[in-house]
Amino acid sequence: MDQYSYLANADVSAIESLYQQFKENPESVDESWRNFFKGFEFSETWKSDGATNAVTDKSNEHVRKEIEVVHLIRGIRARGHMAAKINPLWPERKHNPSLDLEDFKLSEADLDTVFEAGIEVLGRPATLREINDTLRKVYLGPIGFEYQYIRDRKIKGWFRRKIEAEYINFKPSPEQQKRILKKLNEAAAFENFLHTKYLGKKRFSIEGGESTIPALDAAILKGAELGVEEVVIGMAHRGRLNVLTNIMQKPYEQIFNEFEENIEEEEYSDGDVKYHMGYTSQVLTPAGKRVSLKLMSNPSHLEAVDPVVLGYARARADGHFESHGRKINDFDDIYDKILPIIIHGDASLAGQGIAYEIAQMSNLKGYYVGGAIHFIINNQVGFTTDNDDARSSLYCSDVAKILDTPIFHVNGDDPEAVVYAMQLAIEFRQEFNKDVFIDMICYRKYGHNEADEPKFTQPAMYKYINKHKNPRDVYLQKLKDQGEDNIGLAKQLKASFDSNLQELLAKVKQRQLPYEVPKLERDWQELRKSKKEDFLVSPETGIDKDAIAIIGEALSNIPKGFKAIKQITKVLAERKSIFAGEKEFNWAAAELMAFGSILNDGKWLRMTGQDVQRGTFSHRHAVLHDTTTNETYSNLEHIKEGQGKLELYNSLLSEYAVMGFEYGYALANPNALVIWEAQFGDFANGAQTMIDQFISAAESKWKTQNGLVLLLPHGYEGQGPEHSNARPERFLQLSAEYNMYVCACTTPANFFHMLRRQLALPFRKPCVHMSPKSMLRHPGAISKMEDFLPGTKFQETYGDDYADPKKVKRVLLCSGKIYFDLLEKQQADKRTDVAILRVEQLHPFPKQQVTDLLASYPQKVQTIWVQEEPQNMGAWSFILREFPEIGISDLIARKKSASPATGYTKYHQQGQTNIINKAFDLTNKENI
Ligand SMILES: Cc1ncc(C[n+]2csc(CCOP(=O)(O)OP(=O)(O)O)c2C)c(N)n1
Repeated sequence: MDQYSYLANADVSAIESLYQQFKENPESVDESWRNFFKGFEFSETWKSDGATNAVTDKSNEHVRKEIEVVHLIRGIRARGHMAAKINPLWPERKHNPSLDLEDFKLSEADLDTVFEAGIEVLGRPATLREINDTLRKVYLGPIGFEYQYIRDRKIKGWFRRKIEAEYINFKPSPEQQKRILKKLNEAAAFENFLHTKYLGKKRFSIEGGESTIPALDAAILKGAELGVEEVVIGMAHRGRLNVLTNIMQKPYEQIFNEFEENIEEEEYSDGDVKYHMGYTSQVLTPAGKRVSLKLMSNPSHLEAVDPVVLGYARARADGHFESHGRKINDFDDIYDKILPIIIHGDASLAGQGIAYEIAQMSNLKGYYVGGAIHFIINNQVGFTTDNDDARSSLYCSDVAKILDTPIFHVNGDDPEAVVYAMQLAIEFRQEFNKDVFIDMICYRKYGHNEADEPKFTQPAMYKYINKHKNPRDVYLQKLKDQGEDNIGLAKQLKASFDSNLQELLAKVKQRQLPYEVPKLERDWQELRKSKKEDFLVSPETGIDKDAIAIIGEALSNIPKGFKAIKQITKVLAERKSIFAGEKEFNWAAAELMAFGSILNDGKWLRMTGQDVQRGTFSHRHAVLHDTTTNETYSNLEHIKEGQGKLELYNSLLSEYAVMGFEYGYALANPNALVIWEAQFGDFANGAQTMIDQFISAAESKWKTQNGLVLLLPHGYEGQGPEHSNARPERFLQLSAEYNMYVCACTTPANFFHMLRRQLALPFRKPCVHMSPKSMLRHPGAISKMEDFLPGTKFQETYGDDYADPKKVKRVLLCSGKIYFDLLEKQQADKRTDVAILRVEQLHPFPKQQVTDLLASYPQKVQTIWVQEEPQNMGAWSFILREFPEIGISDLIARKKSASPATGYTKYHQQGQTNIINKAFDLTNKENI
C-alpha cells in the first residue's frame, strides 16, 4: 500500500490538486488515487438522492477510516520506536507517540472491520486487529526501528520488507540460542572472576551490557557468511577487557599479567593501561571461514579512535585493490571484505563532535569504507551525568539520521533481539554499503569504574539496578519459560569456568589460530624499530636522471583534447623546462617530483586535506580541470604502467577526523606515503587530540609505528593571528625519545628528500613540517637538478658559504622562512661578519651537525637564535631547554605575546624589520 503513503503526508490542497488532475485525465494519477477519486465521485452522485444518503454516509465514513488506518500504519512505523520495549530498567517509556486507536479516530469497534490498507502490511485486505497486532509486534517489541526518514525508497522498502516480513517471524535456532548463551556466559564469568580476584581494580566491566559479546560474535559470523574477511574494531574502555578475551581471543593470562603489572620496563616504551591496548588475531567460524580481527589501541579520549578505525579499514580495502578506479560504489565487493565496527558510549557519541565529522565522511570518495557498523553500549549514564544533561536529542544516536540510514534501538536484556539487530545491520551494510547504528540500551552494574559509588548521583537508578537480574540470567529465565533445556548447559559452563580456570586458560590458548599474516602486515614485518644511530645522518634519497625524465614527462603533459586554462598551460611549460634542467626547481616542482618518484617506485601516495588538489596557495595543481567538461586529469596518475596507487582528495572541512583517518591509513600501510596538509598550519589545533594522543605518543604507548606526514603552512607574513603560526613550539614540546621528525625546510630539494626519507627508512616515524606559504614562490627558494640526483640526501642543517669564518663575529641560527629575510639583509649590506646557519630539522635535533658548523667560527663568536615567532613561541624554548651545551647565548624574536601575530600588516612589517635589524646590529644588546 505504498500508494497510500502520500495520502498520509499530503495536505488538503495537495489532494485537491491531485483531484483536478484526475478530472482532466484519470490515467495521469496513480491507480490507488484513481480508485479513491472514483469512489468519491460515486458517493457524491448518490448524495443527490435523499434515499441513498444513509449508504453514502456509511461509505464516506469507511473511506475516512481507510485513510486513518493508513495514518495508523505510518504512525506505528514512524513512531513505534518511542513505545518499543527497549529499556531494561524503565519498561514504561516517557514519550507519547500517539499511537492509540483513538489518536486516529478509530475505536475498538473497528477492530474486526476489513480494510484495504491491510495490503500494505500483510499483502491483502485485513482487519484492523490483524494490521494493528502485526505492526505492534514488529515495532513495539524489544527493537525500536527508526528508518522512516530514509529518503532512498529502495533502501527504505528493503528495510521495511526485512522487518515486517522477516523479523516478525524471527526465531533463533537451538544452535544459535546455545551460542548466544555460551557467549553471555563467557562474558559474565570473566567479569565475575576479575571482580573476585581484582576487587576494586578498574576494569570498566561490561556488566549490564553483556549482550555486547554475543552481538560482536554474531557480527563476525554473519559478516564471514557475507564475505567479510577482516573486522576492524574501535572501542573505548567499557567492556574492552571482555572483548579482548572473548572476541579477540587474547589469552586470559596476558590480561592477568597486565593486572599484576608483570611487565618489563623498556627504553622508549612507556606502555598504556590495559583497557587501551589493541590486539590482532584470527578466528575460525563454525562454518570454517577464517576472519582476521583487529582491535585498535586507543587513548582515553572518547571517540578519537573512530576515524582511525575508518582510515585503517580504507587502507586494508585499498590493499585488495589493484587498479586505479576512483568512483565510489564501483568496487563494493572489495569493501565487503573489510568490516569496520565502532563501539560507542551513549554520552560520548552524543557529545563528541567527531561523531558528526565521521558521519559526514562516510560517503565521500576519499573516505569511503563501504559503511561502518556503529554499536552503542548505551548504559544510560555518562560517568555521573544523566541523559537529560548529556544531550538535547531524543536518542544518543540521532547524528546517524544525517546519513539516511537505519537505527536499531534494542533492549540489552534481550540478547536474541540484539543478535538479530546485529545480523540485520550486517546484511544491510553488505547490501547497501552504508553506515548503520545499533543502540543497545542497557545499564551499568557498578559506578563509572568499579571503585566509584554510583548512588552518590543516580540513587534511584541504582535501586533498580541492584535488584535487576543480569542479562544472562534474564535470558536463562526466558529459555526456561519457553521450555528449553539450556539451564543445565549454562550451569555446567559456569562451573567449569569457576572451578578450573587454569584448564580453561590452556584451552583458550590452544584455541588461538596460528596467525596468517595478511598482505599489508607483511610489509610491516620488513621494518624494524628505530635506533639512536639512525638519526645521526639521513639515508640517500636522490633519484637518477632517467627517473626525473620519465616523471617530468608525465608531470608536464596533458592528453590530447584536454583543454586547460591559460595559467595551467604556463605552469606545464614551466614544469617542462625545470625537468629538462633548463631552470632550477621551485617548491611545486620538487614536491611533485617527490610524489612522482614514490609512485614511480611502485609505492603509494595518499594525500588529503582541504583543497590539496590545487593547493591552498595555488602552487600544486596536481589535479587539472578541463575548461569545457570539467573532467579531471591528474598527471601523477600517468607516470608508467604498474606505478603505485595515487589517492589525492580534497577533504571535507574537518581537521580532527581527517587527520585521524590519515593516521589510521598510515597505520595499515607502511608503503604508502600518507600526507595530511592543513590549509593554514594553525588549523591543525582542531586535531590536537590526534597529535597528542596518537602521532607523538603511540609508539611509546602501543609500540605502533606510523609514517604520517603533516604539512603545516607556517610563517609570519602579515596575515593575522590565525594564518601565521603552526605552533612549532607545541610539536617540539611533544618531541622526545626520537618519537617524530619536526622539520622546516628552506629548499625545495630538502623538502623532496624529507618526503622520500619517510619511505626510505627501515622504520616509520611521523613527520611534521612547517611548510612554506610565500616561500613557495620566493626566488631564493630554488634548488639545482644536482641536489636531486643519486648520492644526495636530506640536509639536517645548512651552513653559510657567504660569511667569512675569519671575520665572523656573530652566528645567527634560525629555522624556516626568516632565513630569507636574514639572507637579504646580509647580502644587501655585504655582512660577511655575520653567518646564518639553518636548522632544517628541529627534532631529532642535529646536535652534531650544528656543533660541527659552529666549530668553523672563532670561539668567542656570539651565537644567537633568531625567530620570527614571539619569544614564548617558536623553537627557542626547546633549543634552550634541550641543548644548552651548544652555547646559543641569546634570542632575537618578537616580544612575548598572548596572540601569535598582529592583525595589522603595518605592525607586522615593523616587527619583522626590527628582528632583522637587531640580528645584524652587533652593538645592540637590548631585547636580545
Ligand atoms: C574526550 C573525553 N572527555 C572526557 C573523558 C572522561 N570520561 C571518561 S568516561 C566518561 C563518560 C563516558 O560515558 P559514555 O560515553 O556513556 O560511556 P560509559 O562510560 O558510560 O560506558 C567521561 C566523561 C574522556 N575520556 N574523553
